[in-house]
Amino acid sequence: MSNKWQDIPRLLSFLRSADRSGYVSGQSLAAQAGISRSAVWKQIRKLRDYGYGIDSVQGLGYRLVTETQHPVPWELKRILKTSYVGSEVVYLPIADSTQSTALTIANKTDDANGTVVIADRQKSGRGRLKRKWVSPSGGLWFSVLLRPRIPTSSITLLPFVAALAVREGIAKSTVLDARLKWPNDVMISGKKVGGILLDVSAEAEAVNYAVIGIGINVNVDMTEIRSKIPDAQEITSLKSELGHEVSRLELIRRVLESLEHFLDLLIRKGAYEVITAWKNHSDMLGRRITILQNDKPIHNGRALDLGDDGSLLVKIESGKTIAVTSGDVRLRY
Ligand code: BT5
Repeated sequence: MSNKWQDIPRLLSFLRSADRSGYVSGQSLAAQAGISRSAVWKQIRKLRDYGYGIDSVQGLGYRLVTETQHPVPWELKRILKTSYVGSEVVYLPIADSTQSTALTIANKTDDANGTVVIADRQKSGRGRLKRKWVSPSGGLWFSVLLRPRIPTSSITLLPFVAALAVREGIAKSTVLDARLKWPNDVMISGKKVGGILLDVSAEAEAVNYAVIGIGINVNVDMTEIRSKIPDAQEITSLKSELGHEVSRLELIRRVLESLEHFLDLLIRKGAYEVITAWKNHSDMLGRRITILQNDKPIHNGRALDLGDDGSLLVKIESGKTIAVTSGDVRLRY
């Protein structure tokens, strides 16, 4: 998207500085913004599209009635309390995939540590192994570009860091206590509510960049998602679990703040702390599972523990314990 939205915070500040009536006339807005009255009208329409409630009364003008709950960058930057995650925010009403956009940025510059790319919806959202990630409007779909000062061997822990951040973000914005499922799923009542994707560029010694993609079904229409992934395991949204909508703006703020916190934990304290935190919020250890690789079941067994690199230690049916480093897990009952 072009940077045209840069005008929006200005227009909002004029609306917010209304007198006690709450109304600002179109004429006054046009004069303050230095644009025509029809341009004002177009901008107001845009604001409504971005989720603001704006009243208009002939003879009085426009009044800001409700603030937005959409994850728009000018609001996110106002409330976000982080030192580098979200220092730059790119917002796209529609993207192919925020992951691809963030990767393009990563390959174009040497910095941009913490840049976040958010899309209202994605046309070609992706999961791991070229799987599709259905991303209609109403969800949170974003990617975070990081240049973390961690050894290359710690890369495998980044999805765990991200899953912890999503869980904590949900816990801080709602009453829901999400659980984590190896390797990258965020679950509520046994159903997948969010997923994580990691793309990295690294050398033997150091990480050039990591792009963490996060998808959370916030207020999405689940019937629409289910119709597009008939083979899907059980899935849910925060709205379905709660019976009401959740502010995507508040949620992404919390997730990004937690992401910075857990990244710091990894950088300062190392793998053990991250793995311990992850285990505290997972209920799959001790459970009977099936391990799948490339969507095919390869072993049945019991999930025992997590290794320091994030691998899943599984006692398989032969009695042997193996460390699984990639794949998916299905819980058995
Ligand atoms: C994931 O993959 O769970 C990673 C999802 C990452 C999505 C984010 S959104 C922002 C960023 N930009 C992108 O393009 N991607 C990232 P995986 O574990 O492979 O799960 C994929 C599987 O989940 C699919 O094969 C479907 O069965 C299922 N699925 C697809 N859309 C879903 C949805 N919205 N909610 C729950 N499950 C879904």
